[in-house]
Amino acid sequence: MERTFLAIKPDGVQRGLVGEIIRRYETKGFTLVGLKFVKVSRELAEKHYDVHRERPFFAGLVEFITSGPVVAMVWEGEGVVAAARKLIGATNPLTAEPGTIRGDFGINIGRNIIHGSDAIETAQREISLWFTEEELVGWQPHLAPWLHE
Ligand code: YYY
Ligand code: MG
Repeated sequence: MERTFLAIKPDGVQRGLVGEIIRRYETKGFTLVGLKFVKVSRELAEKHYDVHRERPFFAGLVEFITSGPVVAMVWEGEGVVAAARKLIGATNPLTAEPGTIRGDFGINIGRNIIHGSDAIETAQREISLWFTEEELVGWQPHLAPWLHE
């Protein structure tokens, strides 16, 4: 079953959006299989954002993501990688569609509340970077027959 990695960034935590964000994925019908509250190390932040290492915003991004606690999550479900990104919305919250997390709650690209893996391979890489196998809990939600034909 497809899995994705999501992280509520320090601004999302500080602004009290943890419950609201988790609610959106739960009520959509995805299954939570991993969850932890972490103060991210510089090493983890730099590995996580490695593709952006040469970009001008890299240093500030690492500074920000390590500045306070983050809620790291793994969600499971059919098409969850692309669908989770759709629920997040565009990178810039100012232009993100209303109804999306960034569109509803953010203004600034450097404070865009949540991270979501951008592809299945990226998700696999990020899940193994943030979670050990033992920290992930596979389970069968009893809701399944009411979400799928
Ligand atoms: O995947 P997503 O988070 O939507 O955007 P990315 O292009 O991967 O950039 C990662 C992260 O970097 C973004 O969420 C905010 C930050 N960032 C920035 O501060 N300024 C930019 N011009 C582009 C990205
Ligand atoms: Mg990205």
